Amino acid sequence: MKIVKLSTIRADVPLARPIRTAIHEIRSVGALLVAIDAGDGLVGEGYLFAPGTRQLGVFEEMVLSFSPALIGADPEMSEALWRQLWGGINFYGHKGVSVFALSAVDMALWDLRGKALGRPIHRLLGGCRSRVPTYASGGLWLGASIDELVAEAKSFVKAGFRAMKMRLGKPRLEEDVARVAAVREAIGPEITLMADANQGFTVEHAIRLGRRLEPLGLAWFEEPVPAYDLEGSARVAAALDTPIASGETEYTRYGFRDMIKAGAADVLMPDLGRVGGVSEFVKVAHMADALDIPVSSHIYTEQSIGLVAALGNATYLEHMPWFGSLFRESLEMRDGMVIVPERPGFGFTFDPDAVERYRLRSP
Ligand code: SMN
Ligand code: MG
Repeated sequence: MKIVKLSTIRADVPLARPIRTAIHEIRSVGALLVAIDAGDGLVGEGYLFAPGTRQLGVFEEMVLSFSPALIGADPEMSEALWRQLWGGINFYGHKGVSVFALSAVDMALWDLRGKALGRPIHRLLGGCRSRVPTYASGGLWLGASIDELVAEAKSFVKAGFRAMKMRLGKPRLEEDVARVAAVREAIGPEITLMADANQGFTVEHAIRLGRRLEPLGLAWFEEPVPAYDLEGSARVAAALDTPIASGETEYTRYGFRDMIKAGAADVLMPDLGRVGGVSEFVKVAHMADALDIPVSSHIYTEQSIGLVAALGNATYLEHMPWFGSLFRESLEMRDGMVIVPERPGFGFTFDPDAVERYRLRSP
């Protein structure tokens, strides 16, 4: 098998309603779609998420710059290709845009391998479960009023979710406490609740707020402080009983190694599009497993199912509905769990009509 083509499409996927976190204001979600073609109809697909479309061209140029290394190469030698591309991006940096681009290529190579062999990702890796616990993440945003939070939390339970995540980051600490209390009250003690501060707090504020939230039984308190502040995150983690989750802003096994060394988080959340693809997600999860640290996926819902299904220490799949309409296949959920598809590769393929609809036409 040989790679014959690498192609990209910039897309803009509309959101039903704009969303707000401590650091994001998102009206539509950008995606750079990446396809690696091995001929005979075999195509591996990956994509990169961006909170908007303005910088998609930056992702795109970096991905396409890998063409000379990829065209003509054996796609099943994905570890060799990862290392070759890693060497090639040294000058541009082993974090940031270059690692995003590497991630997208690695995703597409794993999808391609699964399709070539007719096996889903979790079986390529060695399966652990055929259903994965998931939590609703596409709601409970910072812009919602308490009444809206309560209604939305109840609607998630009604839709079958057994876990959900809300956002933190109001200027007044009391307001965040009241919002979490209202959601906990609305869903009762049996439903799992997580909260995400999107790096919005100082260490002192995070500890004070975290202490007030302890009785409300959060499964985790996510990104309490700026992601670069590993030592600060470690101080929060040491001060609270509630587990600290973090990692969506971190790159590669080296970034996660440093997080672990610092004691920055109790739950690691690699992001498939940022960590370095499937290959690197697996390495991070195995490193964490050696220390009995759980991992949970970050966005990339459809493409992360196979990973959460295969990795013994993976606990939750983040359910973010943003990109569902891009794919031909739909996610299947039962009893609050996502059914792991047995379709080859990721088991989700770009729907050509949706791609046409969302394709960005302007340069
Ligand atoms: C998140 C990530 C990206 C965009 C919006 C919100 C959030 C999450 O941090 O963990 O889902
Ligand atoms: Mg988060």
